[in-house]
Amino acid sequence: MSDNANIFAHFLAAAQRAGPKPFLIEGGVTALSYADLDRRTGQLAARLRALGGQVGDRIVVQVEKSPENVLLYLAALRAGLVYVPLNTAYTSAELAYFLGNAEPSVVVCRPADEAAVGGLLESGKLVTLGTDGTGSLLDDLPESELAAEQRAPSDLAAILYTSGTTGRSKGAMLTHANLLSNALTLKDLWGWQSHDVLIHILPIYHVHGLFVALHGALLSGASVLFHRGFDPAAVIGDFYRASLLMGVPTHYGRLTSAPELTREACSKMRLFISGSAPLLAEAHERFEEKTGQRILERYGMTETGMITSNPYVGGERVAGTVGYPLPDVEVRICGEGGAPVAAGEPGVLEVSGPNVFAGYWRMPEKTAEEMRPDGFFITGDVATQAPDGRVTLVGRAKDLIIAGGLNVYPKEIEEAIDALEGVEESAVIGVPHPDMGEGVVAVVVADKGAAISEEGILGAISGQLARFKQPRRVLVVDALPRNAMGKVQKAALREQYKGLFA
Ligand code: MLC
Ligand code: AMP
Repeated sequence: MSDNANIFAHFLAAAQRAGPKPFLIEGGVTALSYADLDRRTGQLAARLRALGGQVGDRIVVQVEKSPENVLLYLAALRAGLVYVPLNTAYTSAELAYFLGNAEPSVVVCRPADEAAVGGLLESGKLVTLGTDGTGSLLDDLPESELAAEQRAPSDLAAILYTSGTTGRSKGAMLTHANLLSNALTLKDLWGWQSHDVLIHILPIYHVHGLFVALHGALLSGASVLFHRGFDPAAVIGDFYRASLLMGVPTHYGRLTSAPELTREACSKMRLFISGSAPLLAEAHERFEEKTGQRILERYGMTETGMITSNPYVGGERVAGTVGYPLPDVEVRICGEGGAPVAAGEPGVLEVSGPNVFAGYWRMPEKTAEEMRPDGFFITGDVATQAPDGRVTLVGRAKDLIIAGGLNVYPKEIEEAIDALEGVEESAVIGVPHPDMGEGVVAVVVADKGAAISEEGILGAISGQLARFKQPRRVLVVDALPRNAMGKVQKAALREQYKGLFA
């Protein structure tokens, strides 16, 4: 194994061992082989340098999933740039904030967005990347390759934006050591082998699809069946030539409903992994009934990578639990002040280890709010821990909705709605949704005498907020329920509207 802390050097070493075998396969055709990884990333890294990307500079990327997008990520690591991927659903209003905050020297956007993104950019070079190997990023690729650079463990590899319960999105700074430690741990824990074949169905702008899924394959020299979207029948159709799948509970729910899902169809698969949102015990059981396979549920976060996992071997995968802390990761369950709660009692899960991020980009005060002096990060997830160490998530101390594996922070939606004319106040909640796990609902009170409507509110915020954050329903009411202290009782609203999407 390379002694270079650049995680890319470890991928390259595995690629050299893998030889001519495919890395990315799309529609049965090799889109990228391990043998080509060095040259292709070397050229692209040289291109990024020529565009002005120096070591430590940020590269902001908002493009569709494609093999070239994977190469771009790897080239950025190779060149020592800090990779900043953005959800393709973000609107230009959201993008403007990220560009201002990250101050990138290179920005890569979809060809169709070039003019709009160009208008937002104060500095830095803008290039495009299309879905079919087109785009100005790939023009003028130099013949010479940039060598895989030496990195220190604490050097930044990526910044991933994550919203907060207050204020604007924060950029979680992840170092090469953060990414590498988590990837090596998971490689061993989940038994990754070079003959594994991963079905990749996740977006590659979040921890799950970009790091957990791709790093596992890259470190092991395994092949990846690359799906750009999620079509349950197509995914099941790949099971016979694959061994692993990673997804969010919405994926598993849709797979379970597909008529093609049978025990026979899954017989070649060795592991189904779920995370990013709670997998209901019933969903776990329904999947097992149809396939004979027990999903392995794990738990993680942008700021920390993976924290706990149910066992792959040597223990039971218990539905409704997220398993045990990873080997080099320590967790404790604490009360609000940070003191550990009594054994077995619920409290906020705090975590420390080589996986824990280096802080929020240019927001030391936010970092300080969420880190204990001894280096434990406060996740905001409420959990219990059994005497044998097994963790069960039982709630959230943070006001957060998770829809289809994507985080929605009610505060951000409430601020957008409250700013509209005719709105006095709003409360945004998540209620059970059969497909997405939770569905976003806004409960809104009008200013005295003002006429507001569901359609009017949805229309007014549609240009500001990414589609997945927009409420599925807006309910106009006379008043919000409040407790004696005047605080809005969201729990009462969640109870009242729990059947809205039933
Ligand atoms: C799509 N829509 C969503 C949505 N995804 N709305 C709410 N929440 C979501 N997650 C919108 C679409 O814009 C569309 O709106 C409508 O819902 C129906 O879309 P669809 O075609 O059914 O959705 P689809 O494209 O199939 O996407 C669903 C999905 C996708 C589950 C495949 O959301 C997805 O890939 N989720 C995974 C997210 C992820 O990678 N999370 C990991 C975060 S990392 P309309 O009105 O236009 O029709 C993390 C750490 C960790 O959390 O531990 O892993
Ligand atoms: P993100 O900030 O987008 O990385 O989302 C992280 C959050 O997703 C965590 O803090 C949890 O609330 C949630 N999460 C991740 N995995 C699981 C899981 N297996 N079960 C329940 N919630 C999860």
